[in-house]
Amino acid sequence: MATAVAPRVFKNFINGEWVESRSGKAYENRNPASTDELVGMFVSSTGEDVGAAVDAAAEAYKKWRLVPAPKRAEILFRAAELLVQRKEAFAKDMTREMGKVLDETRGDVQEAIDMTYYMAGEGRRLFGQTTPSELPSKFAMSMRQSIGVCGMITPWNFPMAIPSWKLMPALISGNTVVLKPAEDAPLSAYHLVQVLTEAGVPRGVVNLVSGDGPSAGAPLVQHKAVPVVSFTGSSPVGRLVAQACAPDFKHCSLEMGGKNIIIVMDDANLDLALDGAIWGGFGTAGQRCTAASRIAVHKRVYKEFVSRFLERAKSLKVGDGLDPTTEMGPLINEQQLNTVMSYVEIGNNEGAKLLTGGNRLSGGSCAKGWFYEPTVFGDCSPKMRIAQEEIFGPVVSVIPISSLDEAIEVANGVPYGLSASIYTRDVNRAFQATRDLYTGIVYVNAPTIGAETHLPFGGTKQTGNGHREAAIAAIDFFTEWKTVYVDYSDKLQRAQIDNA
Ligand code: UN1
Repeated sequence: MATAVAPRVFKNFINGEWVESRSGKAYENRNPASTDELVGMFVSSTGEDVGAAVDAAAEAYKKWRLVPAPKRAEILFRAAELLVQRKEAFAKDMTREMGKVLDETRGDVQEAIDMTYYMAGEGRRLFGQTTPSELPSKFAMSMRQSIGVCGMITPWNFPMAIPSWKLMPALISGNTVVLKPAEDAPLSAYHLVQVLTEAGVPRGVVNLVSGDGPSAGAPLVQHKAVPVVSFTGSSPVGRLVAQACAPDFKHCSLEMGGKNIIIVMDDANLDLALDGAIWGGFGTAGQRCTAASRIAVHKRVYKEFVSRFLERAKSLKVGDGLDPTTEMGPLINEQQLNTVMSYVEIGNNEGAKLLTGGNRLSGGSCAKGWFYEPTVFGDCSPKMRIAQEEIFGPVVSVIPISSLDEAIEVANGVPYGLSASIYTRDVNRAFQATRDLYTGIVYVNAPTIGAETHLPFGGTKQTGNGHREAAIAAIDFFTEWKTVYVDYSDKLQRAQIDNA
């Protein structure tokens, strides 16, 4: 496609330098709200590029692991300060490259700021345990140790926040990194890496390779010198990542899909629940792993809730996220639009009631992008595909329920387990739901989105593989425990035997 301005080509960042890809090829990153706007050209990396980045990270690791953690923390702290200064510019670029509205892209940069400050603080903690030994004159403690080169593959929907969730804990723990950001939104990752570099991260400690999954992601995951892999994306790709990690027993953290639910009980504050359902269902055009794509509503309030929900959904202003009056941006690309359209057809065919939406928006300000109407299906049964599978678009399935027990059964009856929410004014119901919802995150009187960086993030079942991001949980993933015993008795002491 012809462009008005000469496209800027973003290169790989390897061993402290911006370098071409060995492929000599580049691909376009276009604005999903206006596809004739070229955001930039990004190089298409190959296994050779990845190999060079891993070599640089492995070399840099020798020194970086020995830098005292409080010193590493100072660099992260400076990076956080730079992010604060550039927040507005980074948010605008992010909206241009992946479409979500400015308020949300500001939030995304803020999440990276929060994570960076938080992990900088960890530099003076990284606590282990000291504990009495069972034997006299013997000292026992555990301490964390860094692991090595971490390979990271990150998605386009939180293109700065999620790379920061992985980079900051890995770096503060003394690891080095090769990051492969999503093909659809690499610019935000570039900004993050640039900031880290300006803040003083030494050469080779953070490397970035752009490109697609098969050509750049797969060689990173398979590389023998990469003992740690952290991936956020779809469950099918996550399965491939896990399989690639298995032969070498790599540490592998997977953050994948969701089919999150908001439960609205008959005693809920309906105004509050409506606000939550709109934000949870249509924020980021439903393209969040935490999106509320199911709403289970008690039969006693079903009619009122649904009619008010439709009114709100219909009035959402869809358009370019850079326009401050826009409430919902586009889908990321044509493929995602096709996926959403095919799920709407599936919903219609399986007998769900299409209450609003169901069409691509292509008139007026939506003419040049991948826009879709906020869409609501009513009277869904919990086993319908639209109520079971992750759609990743502005499509909400409303399911009538008649008790809390039934709501919890519906909530837990999907293959995913990221986030769940309940609206009720009854403290007993709130705590019962908190206990029985089998998800990684539960909200009471708040929607399914809104995770904070100092608490563990992740989910059960096909959402994850038992690890958590953010908080201390992330440090647990990016370090290995080392248990240290120091015997100062000057004689052989046999544990479990001499103290029997
Ligand atoms: C994601 O959807 O991939 O809680 C991450 C939230 C955000 C993070 C979402 N803080 O929705």
